[in-house]
Amino acid sequence: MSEVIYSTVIRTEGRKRDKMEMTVDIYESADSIKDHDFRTDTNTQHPQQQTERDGLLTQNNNLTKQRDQLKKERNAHPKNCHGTDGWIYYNSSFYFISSEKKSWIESRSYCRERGADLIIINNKEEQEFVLNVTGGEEAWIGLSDSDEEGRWEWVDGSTLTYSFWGLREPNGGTRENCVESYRSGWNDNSCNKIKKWICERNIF
Ligand SMILES: [Ca+2]
Ligand SMILES: [Ca+2]
Ligand SMILES: [Ca+2]
Repeated sequence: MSEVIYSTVIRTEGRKRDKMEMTVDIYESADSIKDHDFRTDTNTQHPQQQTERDGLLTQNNNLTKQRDQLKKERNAHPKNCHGTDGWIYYNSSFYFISSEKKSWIESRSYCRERGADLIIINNKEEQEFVLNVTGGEEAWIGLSDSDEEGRWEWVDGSTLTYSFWGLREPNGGTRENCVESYRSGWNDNSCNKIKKWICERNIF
């Protein structure tokens, strides 16, 4: 009986000691954590973390540079990119719809002096866009047969694939070599007539 009690006491004592040792361990760990300077940690003990941090810093610097460059570019072209003087953006191009009127040649010069050219209408959507922005009013587009009668050519030298001629157009023969857009589609007209015009600048 006394042996049983004795061994129970020893076991209890042993558990107490274990507990105390664990407690001391915990306090010691806490102290070592408390005294540890984490600010130096990344510099001295975790080279991988330092590399990652340096990588992020470099990335951040690069992004800042890119942002500044974009800001600079945006400020360099306010005249051509923003709505203040009538340039509007649609589907990868900037367009200018004039309020003045000029001959076809002079209209084209106006566009070219601004890094653009008279509009090339590539598809039905662009034709509808033109009708929308002009409200169907007459405006020169970048199509003519001045070089060779009957061979319609866009200002970039490409030949006509999609066309939106109005009823009974083109009908002017050698007297009418320049094309305007109007309510019902396109019309060949005399290049010297003065009309509004549309410039296009493709951004790609
Ligand atoms: Ca176009
Ligand atoms: Ca003609
Ligand atoms: Ca005509």
